[in-house]
Amino acid sequence: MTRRCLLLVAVAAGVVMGMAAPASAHAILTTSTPKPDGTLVAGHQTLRFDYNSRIDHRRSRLTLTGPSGKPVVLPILPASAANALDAEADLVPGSYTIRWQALALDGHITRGDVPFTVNSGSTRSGAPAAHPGASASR
Ligand SMILES: [Cu+2]
Repeated sequence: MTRRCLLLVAVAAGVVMGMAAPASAHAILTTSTPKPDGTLVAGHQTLRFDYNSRIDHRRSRLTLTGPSGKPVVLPILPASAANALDAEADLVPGSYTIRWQALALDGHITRGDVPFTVNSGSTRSGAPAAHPGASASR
């Protein structure tokens, strides 16, 4: 009887301690530029990833994989906000994925992928539209 009571106390204590852990302090991505499955215009762009908590910039990471297929680790800008990771990249048109890894102050690492597309952005300065009838006779 006594043993069973101790066991129950131990289980209850474990449950309480587990619930008391700051699970909500994990870094969760709240907004980003680009957004998941979003688009950016080609050129020099600032990428930004915002989280719900402060993160350790030095032990967090942004890895960009573009059309070449070769992953590149982007330097985190020192001016990034306490709850954000900012980086700059020169982007050419194509398909990209950013893999982010964030270390929250509770010591937990979270990760995620943000796929996005880069467009040329020069929709007006592309090939001039042919005049109707210009290639009619041949
Ligand atoms: Cu955590």
